[in-house]
Amino acid sequence: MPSTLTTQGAAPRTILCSGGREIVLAGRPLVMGVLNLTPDSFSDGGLWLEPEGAVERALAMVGSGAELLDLGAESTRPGGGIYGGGAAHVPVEEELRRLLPVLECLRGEVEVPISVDTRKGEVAGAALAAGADLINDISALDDPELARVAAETGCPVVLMHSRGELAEMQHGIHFDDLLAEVVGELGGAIERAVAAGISRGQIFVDPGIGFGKTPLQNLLLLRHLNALHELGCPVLVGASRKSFIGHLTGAPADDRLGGSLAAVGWAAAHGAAVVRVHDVTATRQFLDVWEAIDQAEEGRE
Ligand code: HH2
Repeated sequence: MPSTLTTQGAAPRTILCSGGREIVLAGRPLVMGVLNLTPDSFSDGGLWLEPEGAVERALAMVGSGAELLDLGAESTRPGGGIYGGGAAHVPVEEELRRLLPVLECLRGEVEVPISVDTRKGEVAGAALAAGADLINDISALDDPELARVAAETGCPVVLMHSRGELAEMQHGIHFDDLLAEVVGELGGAIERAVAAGISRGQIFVDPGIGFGKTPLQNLLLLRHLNALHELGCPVLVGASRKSFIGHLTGAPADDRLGGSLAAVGWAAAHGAAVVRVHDVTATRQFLDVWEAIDQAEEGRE
């Protein structure tokens, strides 16, 4: 296993957000702190429903070293299989009602880029107008309006791999060749994005850990994360507290820090550019110490 935390597969690069903020990718992965403004997210649902508490939580994450924030106002927990019931559908108005007060307040308080986790073009447009910097779309542009908004504003987008509807995706999972199919389908998503006018240099890709995959397939995607680098886009990994960790260890969602850090370490050593995590303090400490070990040299105190 390589010990360096450099972002493999791509030279250090800077991604410019629509509002002028920059995402600088070099060295260890950036830490993206997750804030779910939902009643039903799988690990922190219902904790941050009040805007004041949510803002406080986001500020605490930035204070602990989050370099990006990811605000989600619709749970995307897949239905079926080991994941239990899927997330409820959330109308645009409700998603915006949860999101905008927190986003607007945070925008005045923090300088780190704010990502919005949404599948809806209308929500993306309103979020960008309210000061969001990038869009994290787990459907990889199912909504053509989202592609249009991203192309028009020039904002970076995260395209995540998944197959089928959320409510169904843990049923009848089948891949003939997991890696080739995930890489191929992400490649197809990149080409659709570029055809819609999104610049190739503004795209992150994500293997979609936990979305329409078995526990073993999640492990294999992490193990072979390097394969995603052939796509030429920085790789974001979201393994934090996910069910494959529970499947391996029996731990409930709020007690999966050790497993989540193992996934962060693996992703870091295999060139991830961003890790999306719930536990920012521990993740920063983990990555900072690993980076210090990696860069330690005789005679340099
Ligand atoms: N995972 C979740 C949500 N959004 N976005 C990306 N790019 N990658 C991921 O792996 C990913 C994601 C699911 O986690 P969480 O937000 O904690 O739960 P929920 O969807 O139930 O709100």
